[in-house]
Amino acid sequence: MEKVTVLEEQFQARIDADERIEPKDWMPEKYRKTLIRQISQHAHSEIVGMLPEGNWVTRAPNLRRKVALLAKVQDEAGHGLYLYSACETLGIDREELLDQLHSGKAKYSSIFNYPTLSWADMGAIGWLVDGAAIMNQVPLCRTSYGPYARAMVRVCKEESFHQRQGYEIMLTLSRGNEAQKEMAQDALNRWWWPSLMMFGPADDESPNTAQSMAWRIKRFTNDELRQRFVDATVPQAEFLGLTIPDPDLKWNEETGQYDFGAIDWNEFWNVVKGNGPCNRERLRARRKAHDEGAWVRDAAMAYAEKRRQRTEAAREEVA
Ligand code: FAQ
Repeated sequence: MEKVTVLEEQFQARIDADERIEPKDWMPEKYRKTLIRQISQHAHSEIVGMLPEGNWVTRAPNLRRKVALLAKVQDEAGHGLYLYSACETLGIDREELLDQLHSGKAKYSSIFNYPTLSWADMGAIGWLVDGAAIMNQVPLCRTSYGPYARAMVRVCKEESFHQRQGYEIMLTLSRGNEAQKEMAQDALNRWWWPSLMMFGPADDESPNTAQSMAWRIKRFTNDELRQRFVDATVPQAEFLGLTIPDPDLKWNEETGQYDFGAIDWNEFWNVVKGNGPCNRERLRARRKAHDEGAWVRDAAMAYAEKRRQRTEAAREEVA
């Protein structure tokens, strides 16, 4: 058995007392590595998550929809930036994180490897994907690492706006003509199961959950959050008059929760391993955007260097 050091004991006592851990505090190496893994995967998900919706910005049905969608996609970029910054406080460089993404080494959420085939997908993503993201991220406002917890507060406020804009699109379509209702139902059919998969593998198949719960990096397990999501979302689907594509879905009087059908974990792992419908396309688009943005990064760095030189010269003059 591994020996627990005094430092580790003190660290765990701080976690148990619900104190926040800050960048300069002592922390076990594995805690630091777990956070880098989770926060960077989260950051990558936000950035890659811009792509499926970015696909529809030029085809939004009217100006109001276009403005809202543009704002949402820009918010996701902002979330990525706070999260990369939070991750950098753990002593890793942003370039290294991006290299991991672009080389295909880093994971990002499975959900963003599915295609967006119709305008209704913008509704389904906001409603279901942002809805799942909120369910997962509101508890992360109380995660034990300070910079991550603080980043989550603003992220969650914005995700909540995203969820509403998605639900409103679904509401409009489901109150529309037959073709519009069909579009909404088709989007729900395609996004429901991948949204449940977003929460990660079942608890007994999740290698990281036990330790992350003990360190209060995660405040709820994957299955607990998935169940909460199902319970919150079924009545919303009923209000829309849409059918959740799960014949086994039914209210359980005894547990006070919905029972739902089996998730296709083969599909999930296949997507996570890089073989989903859009994995290759997403990485290609990310790499292209990064290469084409090189001149912006160079210009920003040159400007920062010029300012530094000017400030230094001014200081020398005063001295
Ligand atoms: N996709 O042991 P666990 C968003 C991996 S943001 C891909 O259970 P953990 C906003 C996992 O990394 C969405 N991989 O892992 C938005 C691990 O691999 P590793 C992202 C997955 O970390 C909306 C392995 O499987 N949200 O949507 C997935 O304890 C709309 C074993 O799993 C976050 O990142 C998956 N779905 O729990 C943007 C939230 N699930 O690293 C645009 C923060 C699991 O050992 C449009 N993250 N894996 O090789 C978390 O809460 C956790 O990291 C979990 C996974 C719950 C995702």
